Amino acid sequence: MEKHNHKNSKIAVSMMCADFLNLEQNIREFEACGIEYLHIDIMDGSFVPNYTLGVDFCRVLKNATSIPLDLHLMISEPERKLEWFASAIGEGDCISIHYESTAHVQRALRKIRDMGASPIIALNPATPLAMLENILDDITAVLIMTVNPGYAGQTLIPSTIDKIRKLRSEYKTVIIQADGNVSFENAKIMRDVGVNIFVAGSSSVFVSNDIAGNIRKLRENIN
Ligand code: S6P
Ligand code: MG
Repeated sequence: MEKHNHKNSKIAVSMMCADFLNLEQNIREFEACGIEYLHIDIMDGSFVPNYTLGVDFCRVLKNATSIPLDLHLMISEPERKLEWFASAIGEGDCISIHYESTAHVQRALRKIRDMGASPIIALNPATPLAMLENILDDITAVLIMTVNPGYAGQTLIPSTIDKIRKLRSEYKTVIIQADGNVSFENAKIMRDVGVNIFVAGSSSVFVSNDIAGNIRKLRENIN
């Protein structure tokens, strides 16, 4: 199996799973635990069948912490709405857009770069990897959805593990992010096939009230 460097494994905490009544407490705990990203799911009820967080929420987090933001846009035609987020992001933040929802992918990725953020392309579980060869120079990472986007608390689709393994063997240096049912056990499997950034929500970081303990356990499994 392809060996790859786990030293730089990172955790992006899924904020839709956070405790909204104790958000500040959660954030301070993430800071103390050295969390690398706050993953913010933006849904529009069109591309995915749900609504979640929005621009104002991103801005609140931006002003509350120096942990970089990782915006995951699950919205139709993101290229028409990217500027909405301009006041909420900056250097070091990431924005991922879905290949399936974007007609002019390079143009949208360029827009994200021009806004000062790092562009990431997100792929649904059923989307093949072939399209990546045309946009490798335009992205900083690939987000592989390990569930169909829309909800937290879903079960990993097994074929996505083979997909990540294939991606890692074809592109040795690409940064791979995985999102969906990153449990402690699944994280280990994902690490072994080449994932670098783990989106962690109800399956790990928030699986119990011991957030620091859960983060510690997750780190053990991805390093
Ligand atoms: C799903 C969304 C994800 C979830 C995350 C939750 O549409 O993109 O980022 O928030 O998967 O984690 P879990 O452990 O409940 O799957
Ligand atoms: Mg997400």
